[in-house]
Amino acid sequence: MAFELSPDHIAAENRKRLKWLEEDYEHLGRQLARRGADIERLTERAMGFRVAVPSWGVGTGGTRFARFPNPGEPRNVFEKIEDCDVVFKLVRTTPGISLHIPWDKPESAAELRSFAEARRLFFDSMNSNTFEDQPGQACSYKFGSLSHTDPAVRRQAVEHNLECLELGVKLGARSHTVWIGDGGNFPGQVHLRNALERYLDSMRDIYRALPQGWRLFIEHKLYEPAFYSTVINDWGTSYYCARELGERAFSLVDLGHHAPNVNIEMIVARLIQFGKLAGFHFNDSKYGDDDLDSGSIKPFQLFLIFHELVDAELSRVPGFDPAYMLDQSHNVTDPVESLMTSAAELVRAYVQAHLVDRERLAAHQQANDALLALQSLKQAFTTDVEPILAMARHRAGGAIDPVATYRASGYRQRAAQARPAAARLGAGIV
Ligand SMILES: [Mn+2]
Repeated sequence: MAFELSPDHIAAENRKRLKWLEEDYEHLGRQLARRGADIERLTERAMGFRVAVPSWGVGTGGTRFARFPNPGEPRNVFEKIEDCDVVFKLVRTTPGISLHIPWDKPESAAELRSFAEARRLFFDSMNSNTFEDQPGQACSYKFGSLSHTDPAVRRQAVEHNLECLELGVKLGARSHTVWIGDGGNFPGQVHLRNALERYLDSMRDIYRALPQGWRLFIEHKLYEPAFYSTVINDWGTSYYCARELGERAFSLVDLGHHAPNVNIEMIVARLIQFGKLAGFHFNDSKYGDDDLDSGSIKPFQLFLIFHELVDAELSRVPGFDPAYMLDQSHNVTDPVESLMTSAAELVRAYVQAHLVDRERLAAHQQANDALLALQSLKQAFTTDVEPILAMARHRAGGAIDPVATYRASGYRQRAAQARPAAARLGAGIV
C-alpha cells in the first residue's frame, strides 16, 4: 500500500503542538494535585485504555433511504484493515478489530491474520449475520433465523454461527457476538414464548461449540427491523438467556438498543452485579438506534456509564472484564475521523470517571446529601482532561490532534485514487 500514514508525519504534526500541550498539561497537573489527583497516574490509565473498532465502521453507512459513499472507502476486508490501522496509528487505543461475517469472510484466514498482525492489530470479536440473506443460501431469514418456526432455517442459522467460530479460531479471536433481527411486525404474528424457546435451543447449539477460552455475547435490541415484537428485546431477556446458556455467556450493551429515557448506567450496574456484563457497543443516539458518534449527544450519560465501570474496576468486582467496541454508522462524516473522535470520547469519560472522589461520594451517599453527591460527580465530569488524552496519545506514538494530523496527511485523497469506487459493500447497522 503506497498511501500508508508515516510515523514521520505524525511526529512532524506533533512538534507543532507539543509546547502548548506541555504548558496545558503542567497547569492541569497542578490543578489536579490540589484535588489530590496525580496526573501521571491518569495519563497511564488513558494509555492503557482499549476499545475495538468494527470492520464495518470504516465504510460509509447509510439510512434506509440512501447511502452516500465517501471517496476512497475500502472495498474489501484488507482495505478495511488499512483504515483501521490509520485509526490505531493516530489514537493508539484501538488495536482490536471486530469482524462481521460474511461481509469480511476472507479467502485465506492465515493471510488475513498475518496482514493484521504485521500492523500490530488483532481480531477481537466475531459477529454473525443472520439478519439478511446471502446469494445462493438455501433458506431465507425473512421471518427470522435462530428463532424461526422452520427447523431448517434455524439449522442454517446455527451452522453459520459455527462457521464464524471456526474462522474466529483461525484468526485468533476470543469472543462471538450474536445479534438477530428476529421478531414480528404485527400482534399475533409470533408466539412470544415459543419464539424465545426456539432461540434458546439454537443458542445452546452455538454455546456447546464455543471454543476454549471464548465468551459468547448476546446483543439485545428493543425494536427494528421488527416493529411490534422483538425476540431478544431487552437486557432482562438477554440476562435470562445468558444465565440459561452458562457461565461463558454474557449480555452485551449497545447504547442505542434501549427504550427512550431508560437509565442505561443502571442496567450496566445490574449486569456487573450479576456477573453477566459482556461489554459494549458504544455509540450515541437522540431518538432510536441512531448509531451516532460516541459522546456526541449525551456525554453525561457516557460519563455515568464509565463511572459504574470504573467503580467496578476499582473495587475489583470478581470476573469483571468488559469488552469495549465502537458500533457506529457514519453517514455524513469520514469514518476514520468519527472512529478516532469516538475512541477519544471513551478515554475522556474513562479518565473523568477516575477523577471522581469516591470516598467523598460514599460519605455524601451515607449522609443522604443528594446535592453534594451530584456535585462530586459533576466536578469530575466538568474537568477538561483533554491535555491528559493528548499527552497519552503523544507518549504512545499517536497524534496530539488526530483529526488535524489525519487531514494534513492527505490519506483520504490518496485512498480515493488507489481505491476507485467498487460495487456496494455491506455497511450494516447492528
Ligand atoms: Mn451493536
